[in-house]
Amino acid sequence: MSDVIEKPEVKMKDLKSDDPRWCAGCGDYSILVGLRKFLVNRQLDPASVVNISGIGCSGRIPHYMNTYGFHTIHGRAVPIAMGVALAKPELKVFIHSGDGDSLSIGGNHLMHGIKKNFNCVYLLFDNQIYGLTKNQTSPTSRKGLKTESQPTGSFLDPINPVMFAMSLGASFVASTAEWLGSHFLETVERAYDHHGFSFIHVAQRCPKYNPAAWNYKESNWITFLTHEDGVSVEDAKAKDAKRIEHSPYDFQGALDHAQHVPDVFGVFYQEEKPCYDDELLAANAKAVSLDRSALLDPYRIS
Ligand SMILES: Cc1ncc(C[n+]2csc(CCOP(=O)(O)OP(=O)(O)O)c2C)c(N)n1
Ligand code: SF4
Ligand SMILES: [Mg+2]
Repeated sequence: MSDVIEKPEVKMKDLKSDDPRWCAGCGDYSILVGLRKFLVNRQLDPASVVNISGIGCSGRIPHYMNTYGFHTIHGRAVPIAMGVALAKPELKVFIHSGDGDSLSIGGNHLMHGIKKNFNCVYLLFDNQIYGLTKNQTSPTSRKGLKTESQPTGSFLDPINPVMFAMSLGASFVASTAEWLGSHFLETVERAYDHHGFSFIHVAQRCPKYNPAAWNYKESNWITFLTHEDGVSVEDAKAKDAKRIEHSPYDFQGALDHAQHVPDVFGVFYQEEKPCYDDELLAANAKAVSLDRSALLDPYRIS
């Protein structure tokens, strides 16, 4: 008899936890299913994954994924995730954050998370509205959108999340849409395989408060960036979209395409860079081997 213990197969049903409470037709359901599919495709042990979120409808993902999880506080998913990456480097860290959570209250943390390039996959759920708090203008709301907080219409230009990430030197930047299942899944695959902070902008439907944000029934407004190291475009829902060949290693080209977000999906940019968690853990390990007391004083670790 063999004493090798077979690893049990990871199935979709193993990843289910509580029943989701989102509105009917919410794009967060597609993201949840896409993430479960990813774990199944890769046969990732649920105990090797941690889903961390801020506050918002998007923040509920950790409740519904049967992995480790932490539904934290508004805008603070990044520092908590970085703590996890440092304390438990064996875990695969996923961060889930809305457009408000990421770019209003959490903007400062996101900025430094990107700069530190710590190992994680970051999903920005962009429904261009504050959903959970019932219809306030967000940093990505389009000009003219009427909301509870700006009933006569938003009068400012929205933040472009891809330009934001690119300007901070993000080492992986992509954009996708949750209603394009295979494109979303492949984008998560590319992001997961990247070493460092992988930033994914996800166009997400909010039928309750911002139904006109994304014209998901048509694709003639979309341009896909294609490349053999990028993401393929097979979805029948994308049949009328434009395709442009773009190398994810071309920074200037990425910036040019990024200006047309939110109408462009694909991998914009990718490069290898030092990661804060790798460097700090290596420095700590070195310090411990020299002098255990060095660990108590972070200023002595260089
Ligand atoms: C410190 C703090 N300020 C404000 C709030 C109220 N609040 C909760 S979620 C949210 C915005 C949610 O919008 P977004 O991040 O876009 O997430 P969505 O619900 O659209 O997924 C706000 C302002 C809070 N919970 N905590
Ligand atoms: S308010 Fe919008 S984002 Fe929130 S659950 Fe409902 S449809 Fe989804
Ligand atoms: Mg939102």
